[in-house]
Amino acid sequence: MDHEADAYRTDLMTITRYVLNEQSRNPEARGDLTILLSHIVLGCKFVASAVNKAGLAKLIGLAGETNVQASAHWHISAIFLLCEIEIRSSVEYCVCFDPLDGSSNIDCGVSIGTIFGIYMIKDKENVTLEDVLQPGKSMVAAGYCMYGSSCTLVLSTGNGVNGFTLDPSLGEFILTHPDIKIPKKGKIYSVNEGNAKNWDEPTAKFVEKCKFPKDGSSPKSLRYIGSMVADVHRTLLYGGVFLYPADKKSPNGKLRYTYAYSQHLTLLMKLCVLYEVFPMSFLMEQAGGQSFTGKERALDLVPTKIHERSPIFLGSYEDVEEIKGLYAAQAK
Ligand code: AFP
Repeated sequence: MDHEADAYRTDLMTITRYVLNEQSRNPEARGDLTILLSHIVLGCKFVASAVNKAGLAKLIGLAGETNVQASAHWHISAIFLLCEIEIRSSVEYCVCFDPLDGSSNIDCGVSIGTIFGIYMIKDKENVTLEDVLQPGKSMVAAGYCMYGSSCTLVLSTGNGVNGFTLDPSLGEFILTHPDIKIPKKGKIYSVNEGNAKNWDEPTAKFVEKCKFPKDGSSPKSLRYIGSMVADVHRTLLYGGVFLYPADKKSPNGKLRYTYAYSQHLTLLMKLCVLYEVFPMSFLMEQAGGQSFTGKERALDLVPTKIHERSPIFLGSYEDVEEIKGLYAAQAK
């Protein structure tokens, strides 16, 4: 690679350019989604900067995890308030997000992330909680930003999945992972095995098959970070399956697909703070994978209340197909 030439490249596909290109493919679009996405991108840049600074401060004993979380929440809330004010008269979307998922990992420097999903509002003159209690398949866009050794934003506006890496010298997200497609089958499974004694039979059988395959194939490797953005990012790029199944202790699993929303943003934009299953399932399907709850396609779930949880199995098409087969056999 010619690094010097690379440093002076001017034909870069920034995330703004990409989103504008997507907008131009739809002649009806008025630019609201583009504006909204640009605010989310700005929010992610703020969080990336807060996380980096807090990490550094922590080393010298100045900051605690709560400061990082508060800072991230504050920055992203501020951006969304700004967004609301700017586009109040025309906004047609609501955004739901988990500003800092995996935050219990900050202390040890593990990757954490922001997850978001975007819905259209049914009646912009009368926004209600119903606007966020829509099935995942109604989302128009979803993504996550991972704050790790690099800062990567993965986005789908319903036309495939693309990954952008923050170039700190430009302060811009640059397209580095165009048209991400998850491998049809993977060599990795990702689960908190500490919960194994409480798993249901299909989950236990699947993990057993990963370790002791009977068809002559090699066992799968286990990788589990405990930070959903990082685990899903690896799954998306390398293939395999990420699971947070139901168990006897948590019959609905741990991960959430609906969200709390902040009371002070009552007008047109709901600030949703807990959000995991739907955006990741949307991205998986857009990348050619699948997402399953143990009973149904995850994006078909219809939330009835905030903070709802669901078991989740997502990843490579064939691996999830195998899990579906095990649940179907159990149901007979
Ligand atoms: P925190 O935000 O409390 O760290 O939770 C992270 C998370 O919601 C998700 O990112 C992980 O996949 C999952 O929890 C890990 O849960 P376990 O620690 O039970 O494995």
